[in-house]
Amino acid sequence: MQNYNLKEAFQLIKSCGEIIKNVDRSSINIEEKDGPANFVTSYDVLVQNKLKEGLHQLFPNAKFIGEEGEQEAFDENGEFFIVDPIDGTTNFIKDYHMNCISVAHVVNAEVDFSMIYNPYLDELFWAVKGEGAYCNEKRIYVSEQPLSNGVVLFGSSPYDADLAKKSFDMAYEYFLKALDIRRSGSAALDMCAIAAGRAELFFELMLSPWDYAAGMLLVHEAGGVVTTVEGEKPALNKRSSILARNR
Ligand code: LIP
Repeated sequence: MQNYNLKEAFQLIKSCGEIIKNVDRSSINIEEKDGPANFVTSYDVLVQNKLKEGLHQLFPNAKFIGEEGEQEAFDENGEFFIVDPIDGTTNFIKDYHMNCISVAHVVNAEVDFSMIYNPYLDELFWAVKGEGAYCNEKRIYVSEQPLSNGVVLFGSSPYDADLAKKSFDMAYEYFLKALDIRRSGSAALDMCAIAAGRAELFFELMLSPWDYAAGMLLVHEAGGVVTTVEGEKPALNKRSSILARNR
């Protein structure tokens, strides 16, 4: 097993979760980013800075790629953290408790350790390559249900309005084949649901690596599959579609 300092990494992500849970709503600063419905808050930046500092102490050789602000250049042979400080920022702004912190450790373009923390449910999803996937202390596995007895989660790619029609058409096609569909607003939490067997398939036509990198290892270690909607391996250095499912 990789002798990563998991215990301290877990304490770090949970302490960031406390910041999100104990938000002072009168002090949130909200700014618009590129594309419709694309926001960053002062809490996204606060949590990202705390993660960057804390992860650097635990993994001094690792570079840092976070959703907010300047990103270090990704290279195939480096050691990186790919981090989304608040995945589901629009939900966070609305105080709609479906957001999380997503952290992926990447070596030679492979995610080998990841953690996703939902502070509202105190659920820490984590995985180490070759060592399985867990929710807190419990080992998790993807469901064994066929699509006909499954629930499909999807993302509407709100930042890419040109993908909306195709996203909802695909969702409707899956709705006809499955029990029902769901739209949570957090791709990372959707991938946790697939890894924990709480749903059978998740798709979104355009996401950034910080939305899905941690979830990729989690779903894989839980026995599932993560590809692009074309069936390719999702990139870690550019935006991609995601299709995460049980086998
Ligand atoms: C969000 C994803 C969501 C997607 C949004 C956005 P963010 O991440 O979790 O699934 O639909 O477009 O990418 O921007 O809140 O970190």
